Amino acid sequence: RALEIDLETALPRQEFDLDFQPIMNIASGEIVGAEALMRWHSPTRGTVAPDNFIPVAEETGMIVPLGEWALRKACTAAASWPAGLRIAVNVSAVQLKSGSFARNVISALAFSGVPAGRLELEITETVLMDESEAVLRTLRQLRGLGIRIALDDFGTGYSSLGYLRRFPVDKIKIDRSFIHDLGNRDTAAIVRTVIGLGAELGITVTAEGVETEAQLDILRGNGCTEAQGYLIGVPSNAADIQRLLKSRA
Ligand code: G
Ligand code: G
Ligand code: G
Ligand code: MN
Ligand code: NA
Repeated sequence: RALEIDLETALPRQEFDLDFQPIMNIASGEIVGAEALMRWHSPTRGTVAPDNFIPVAEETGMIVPLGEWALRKACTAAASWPAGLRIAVNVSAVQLKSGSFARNVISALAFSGVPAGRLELEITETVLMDESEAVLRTLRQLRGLGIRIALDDFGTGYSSLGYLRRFPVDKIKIDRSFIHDLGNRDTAAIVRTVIGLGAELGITVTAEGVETEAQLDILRGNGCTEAQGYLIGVPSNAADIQRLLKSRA
């Protein structure tokens, strides 16, 4: 059976879930929030990774209700975290262009009672490649509410620097492929440059995929703001992340 058919019934059948991965402030060592990562527990396919179903959900439009569900679920989880901890939610380009996106975000915040300043929306460069006025307006509106916008997978797309100039962005997330390759001199130079760029622009820089103390040391030495990765914490379910956040925040 086609994946898209199973995907359509998965939401009413409550087959989706969110894991949460902690994000640490490198200078203080404190956990400052967590990123919600979607999981599909299919009765016939087992657990399907988002890379395998998000593109299909985008094609069918299913990402719109699915993304709305994720926003609510993530904000509801964050409502029981220690005050001030941030919740980061991935947002697809299709969602942003749907027209109902800003309304859905505001509704999720109101429903959960989480203040806008605790919500971070992670978008990829593909969102920005379509420079429609509508997308810009939506991003500005959300930012005006106090929501932070993070540019996800930074460095893997096309013409990243131009987007930083044109779009309202609060955070850059350096793609984990760069962190994995930090031992390479050229890669290390690129990462240092991105960290410096963030500092100059007043943008938070988060390193993704941090797996070793050696990587964390290099990032700390270069003034990187935040780290996320298996070293800090693996993605875990809502109950486990709540316990971790309460003990380490
Ligand atoms: O506790 P654990 O061994 O899982 O720690 C993994 C990483 O998390 C450490 O290498 C360090 O970077 C960070 N870390 C360790 N202890 C603390 C702590 O008490 N608070 C916070 N915020 N981070 C910690
Ligand atoms: O958890 P995992 O490493 O498999 O996630 C892979 C990628 O899937 C993430 O980097 C992110 O881009 C995407 N992803 C995860 N959760 C969501 C979600 O709720 N919405 C969207 N649009 N993408 C997600
Ligand atoms: O939003 P994004 O696609 O970047 O989501 C992060 C993805 O990377 C998640 O699917 C998560 O499971 C994965 N991930 C998180 N931490 C690490 C890590 O330290 N190493 C590797 N290889 N993958 C990670
Ligand atoms: Mn992300
Ligand atoms: Na990423």
